[in-house]
Amino acid sequence: MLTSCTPEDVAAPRHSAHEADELHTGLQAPAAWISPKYLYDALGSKLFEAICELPEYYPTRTEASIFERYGAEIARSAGTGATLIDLGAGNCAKAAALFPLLQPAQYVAIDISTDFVHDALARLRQRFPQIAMEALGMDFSSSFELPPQVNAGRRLFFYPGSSIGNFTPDEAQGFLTRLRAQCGNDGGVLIGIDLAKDAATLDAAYDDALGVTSAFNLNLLRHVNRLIDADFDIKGWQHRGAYNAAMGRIEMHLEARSAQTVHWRGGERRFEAGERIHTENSYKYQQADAIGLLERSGFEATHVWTDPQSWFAVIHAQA
Ligand code: AVJ
Repeated sequence: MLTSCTPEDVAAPRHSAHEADELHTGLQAPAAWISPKYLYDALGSKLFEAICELPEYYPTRTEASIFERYGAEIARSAGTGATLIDLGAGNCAKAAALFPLLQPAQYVAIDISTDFVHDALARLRQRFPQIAMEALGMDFSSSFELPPQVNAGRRLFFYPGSSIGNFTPDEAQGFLTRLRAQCGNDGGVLIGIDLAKDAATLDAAYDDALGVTSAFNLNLLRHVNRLIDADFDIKGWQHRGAYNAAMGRIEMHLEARSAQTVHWRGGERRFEAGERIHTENSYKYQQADAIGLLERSGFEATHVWTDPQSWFAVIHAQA
């Protein structure tokens, strides 16, 4: 499902029947879950921006340092003049920082939070009048087809920030295989992937001292309350974010502080004290496994750049 981003979209609920079904299924499951995409309403997107400023949250800063240090090399590998398609563009800042080097002919910013990306593009159009820009509100996680507003030129997908980590490795391979199919025979992807590291660093990044990640996680319940008329009491829940070494992933959960019953349009559920709702996985990869994932998805990993601690990898992979 895909819509062009106009201010009207902000008020109009899109694909709400599917969302309601998905939320209902997850809330009724023996081990309750809510998809991480519901973290990103307008406030959630702002809270994520704040997370990126935290001293504990190393991924954004580390990735930015790689782009800064190797920008020229990255542009040589990825080429200029492409249609740059930003998957999960958010405030578009990461892509915009690369515009002077990548010099895209067109910039297509895709995000689930349409109002957020719309505001960001309005500002960017003034700074870079020579680049054609398009904002698309869509959930590209399950399937996507690019609309006619996307130019026919060579496609460079931009998937930074280790967003790929939200998928299980199998789902990630499915996603990258679909992405590969959208690349033609001359396109590619510039992807940022968080690498495995010590548990203490990971735990701190997902359970910060200020409690911003806690607010980000809890805000998902406010979003769900609005979407399906649920009555989650935010104060009855607690953020949990920690590395699960056996699974190679960070897990975020919301834990009930006391026994309670939650109602929503078409359902209800009792949660015992301490019972959890799983809200996010964030997989951490070994560099070789990240390359293997891209190659199994039909890409050729052309070039890998990392920081001195090997905490994060930026990979250019070609069709
Ligand atoms: C945007 C999915 C890459 O997994 O690090 C940040 C989201 N969750 N803190 C991540 C997130 C908690 C982030 N991604």
